Amino acid sequence: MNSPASLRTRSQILQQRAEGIFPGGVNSPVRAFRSVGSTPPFIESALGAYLTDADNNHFIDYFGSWGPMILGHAFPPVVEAIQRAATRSASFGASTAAEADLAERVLACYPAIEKIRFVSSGTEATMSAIRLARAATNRKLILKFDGCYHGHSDSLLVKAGSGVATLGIPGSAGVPEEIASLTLSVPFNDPEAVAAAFAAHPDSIAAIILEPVVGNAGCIPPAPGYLQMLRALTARQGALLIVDEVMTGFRVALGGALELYGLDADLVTLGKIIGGGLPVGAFGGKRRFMDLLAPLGPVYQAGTLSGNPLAMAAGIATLTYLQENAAQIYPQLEASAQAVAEGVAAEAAQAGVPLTLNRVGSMWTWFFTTGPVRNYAEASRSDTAAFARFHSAMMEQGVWLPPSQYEAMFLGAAHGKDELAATLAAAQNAFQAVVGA
Ligand code: KE4
Repeated sequence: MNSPASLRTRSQILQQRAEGIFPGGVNSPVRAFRSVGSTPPFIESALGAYLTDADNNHFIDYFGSWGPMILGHAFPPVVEAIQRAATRSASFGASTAAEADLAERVLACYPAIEKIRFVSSGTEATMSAIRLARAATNRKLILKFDGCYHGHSDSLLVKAGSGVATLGIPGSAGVPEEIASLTLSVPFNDPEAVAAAFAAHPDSIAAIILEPVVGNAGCIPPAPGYLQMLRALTARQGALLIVDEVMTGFRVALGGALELYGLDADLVTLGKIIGGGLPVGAFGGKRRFMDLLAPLGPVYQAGTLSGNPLAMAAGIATLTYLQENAAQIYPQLEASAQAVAEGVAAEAAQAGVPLTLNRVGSMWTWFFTTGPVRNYAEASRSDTAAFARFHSAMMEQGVWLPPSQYEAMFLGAAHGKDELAATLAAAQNAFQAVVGA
């Protein structure tokens, strides 16, 4: 058992220090544990499936740095690759072979990507992709989906998910109405809503951007045929289809959602896993669009640390291991995620706690509501107070879930039978805390 939240003294001291320096004491809002109402532990180290905090509490990790740590923490080939790269300097600001080495590994898994550019975050990737789409089509409007989150660029902070949904705010202050008005947002999994948006704005929508499996409203899979409908609709309408695989890329399959659903895309954005835990984002797609980018074309995009050699090394080590062991890893992730996700859902049923499980591969969410959960509006019906009680009870038993109902959970290759058994046992107790409140 871990020390109760009230006794996490060193983390509390560190939190107080941090709050004097960082807004909310964090460098990214969801880390603040605001929606689950407790003080976040400060992490000192992590190994495999486990996190260790400043009070020497150990936690089974079910957010994996929000997706990247699919091979587990401090995975030796990744650590060694970063160490080797670091001895040759951390950054050059010039071209290296490593960039093409990583890019070729990405392209080998993504036939839709003919050319690619690395950036340093998913936000940069999606921000650049929509700029490219607007230039390619000479159109201004972007269509996204309620509850989907594509990073924090102005155009995409409209009805966004993740931290925006967690904090219950409609968008963000500081985004001028003139910019927000160029972004349309409709419910996910609603074909009529998308068709109506195009009918209302003929020849004006530059692109649809979507999470192919929503992770930032909690996990919401696409309805059968929905993705293919979007591909056909955008092709007919002369708009680009931008598939944001920052979270799903190399997660739901080696080739991401494009492989899993047999989908083509004009542009794809990536991040998280391709950096192996270091800052890497990427956007890529059809050559005719990508060659519009400077220095070839008129669309400007740049980045001091794009293609950073340490990040490339971590990404190469991660993708190499995934590609060489895909036949074992992805079935293992599927089996482990199914066991723990369905096992906990069964414990909820046993305890009489309303819960809906949505899962695709090793990403899932337990929504504290009766189902179905097919879009953000239905996800929003969740009992976030019950989720918060469950989250805190799991934390005190050494199981660290993402501190928000509106996030996806992940497990990695280091999660074994012991971790799954401990999680189920903790959940049985935690549901008593939910019911007993
Ligand atoms: P970053 O700028 O955070 O690297 O990526 C933005 C982004 C873009 N697209 C998708 C589908 C994403 O999930 C994200 C970022 N995901 C969140 C977690 N749901 C990052 C965690 C955080 O904001 O701290």
